[in-house]
Amino acid sequence: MKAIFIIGTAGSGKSLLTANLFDYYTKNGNFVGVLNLDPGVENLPYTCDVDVRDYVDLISVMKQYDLGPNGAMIMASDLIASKIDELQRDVDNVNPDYLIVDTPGQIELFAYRTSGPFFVQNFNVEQKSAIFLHDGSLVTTPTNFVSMALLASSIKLRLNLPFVNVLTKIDLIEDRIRDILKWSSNLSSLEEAISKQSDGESYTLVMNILRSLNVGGFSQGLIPVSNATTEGMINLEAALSRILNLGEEVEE
Ligand SMILES: Nc1nc2c(ncn2[C@@H]2O[C@H](COP(=O)(O)OP(=O)(O)O)[C@@H](O)[C@H]2O)c(=O)[nH]1
Ligand SMILES: [Mg+2]
Repeated sequence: MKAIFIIGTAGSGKSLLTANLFDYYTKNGNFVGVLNLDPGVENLPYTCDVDVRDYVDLISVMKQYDLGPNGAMIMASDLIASKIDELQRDVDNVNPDYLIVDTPGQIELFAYRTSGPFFVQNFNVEQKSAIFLHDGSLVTTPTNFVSMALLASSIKLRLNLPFVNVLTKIDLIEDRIRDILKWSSNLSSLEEAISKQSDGESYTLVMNILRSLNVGGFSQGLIPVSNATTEGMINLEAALSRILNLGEEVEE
């Protein structure tokens, strides 16, 4: 079993990509399972095989600990780690070739508290990888692009998984897509775009971040995908396959 964790900011398209990946792999003859790790989600665009909501119920957490919705979401995300044995057992019972793991809506609850990294480290499968979703609708300027890349690097530090970087919602950003892909693959064009956009303190900060990030070196490139049209799924599958089927050879 190979696990693919779907990671990204709230609303970046994690759940919809989970549904699309499920369809894509299934149509290609693979046995695919889906694990939902978002305790707060109400409706999912897919049917999940294993669901954290069977073990962590947001409404009960609110009542039991006398919390409001925000506090309950933090508590519920923290409780994911305590249910790892149950989730592992349920997933092992399904035992798919590919397990797609949809993660909590708010990225910081999963990546920056202890529960998410604990789960990722201790969940037992043959291979693990992650897809980081750069929300295309938020990447409006070269500086926004760098700040999103900084976030991706920070999350990678927390989760310590091989990452595939995906740009989502490309159906909504047809006017910007060429620029964004150029920035992601060519450092000097990104530097030039930043110098046109910003000056003074923010210019110095962005350039310093950029030099330490090595944005031009996204290991598999930045893969443009639309969850609405499914454009780009072939390239995404190929990038995942390079990680999952060659294992450590392509891990950084
Ligand atoms: N047009 C378009 N909308 C998208 C795309 N991906 C997600 N969405 C929409 O963005 C919203 C958030 O998506 P969702 O998968 O729930 O994001 P999550 O919070 O990361 O799980 C939903 O209304 C989706 O229909 C995409 O590639 N194109
Ligand atoms: Mg979601």
